[in-house]
Amino acid sequence: MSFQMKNAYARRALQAATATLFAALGSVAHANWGGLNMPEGVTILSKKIYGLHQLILLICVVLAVVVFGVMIYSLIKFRRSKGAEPDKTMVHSTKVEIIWTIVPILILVGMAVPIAKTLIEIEDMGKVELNVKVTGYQWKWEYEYLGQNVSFFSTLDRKSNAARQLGSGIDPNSVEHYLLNVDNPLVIPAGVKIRFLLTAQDVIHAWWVPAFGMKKDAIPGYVNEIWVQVDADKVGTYRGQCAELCGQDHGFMPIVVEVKSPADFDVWLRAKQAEQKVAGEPAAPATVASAAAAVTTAQ
Ligand SMILES: [Cu+2]
Repeated sequence: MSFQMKNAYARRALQAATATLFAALGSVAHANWGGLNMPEGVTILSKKIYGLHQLILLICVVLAVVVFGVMIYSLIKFRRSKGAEPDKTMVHSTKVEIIWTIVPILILVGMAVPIAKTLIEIEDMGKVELNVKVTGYQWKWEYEYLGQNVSFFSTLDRKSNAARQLGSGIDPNSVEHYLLNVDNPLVIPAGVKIRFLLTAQDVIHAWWVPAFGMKKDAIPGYVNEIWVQVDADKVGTYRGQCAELCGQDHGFMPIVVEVKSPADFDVWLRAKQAEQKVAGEPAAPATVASAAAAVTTAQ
């Protein structure tokens, strides 16, 4: 290989490497900080959890900067090649031992106070305005609005279900919200404290909507509870998934929550109540005779 050829190869390799580097830098510039951080969410609790995360991260960063700063400075300043001799006065010094025990304790207690406050709030089910029972099944969800005579199943939407079949020939990219859409979304009002009672019919599932900051197991024979209050101005659609490996179709039982304004929610709830009342009402006996027969059979 001639020198010129080698040179040409080297130049092309350099060009390719430069192009890759610029592409990488470009994507870093495009990724906003929000994409790196945890989502803030749209509920009272999700925002508190996010705030805690930011606070603890800040404390950790400050500690790391101070500790590593002192460490690196000492390593460089007092290196042996500069003739530094180890200082033996601090070995087994009670004063130092006390300081480096007390200071971390104070930091941990300082962190525990806001954390405990938020944890207590997460468990506080007082002043709930609406109760929704959520039951996990292999592989769908059932939502029951307690005391409202409304309940329904929520399963993977038809388009996703058709596309996911082996050899369906349907490009999943052509399906909107592939595997993240359902036939009957859960509908809740914004600005209202709602309690979710989570349970399961068969195996353990977990109900998780990241924007709500809440995820909890749905366990057969056991009722877990969480509460959610979406900000009044955060009307919209939020998506989640089952977050506990629950069998072969675990990946096919998404969660979709439509958050409506309280007025729109009332309209929806009344329509749903009317619809389910009609569907659930036993057919009236056609004649007195058939009514009597029905009574006889019942006895
Ligand atoms: Cu599941």
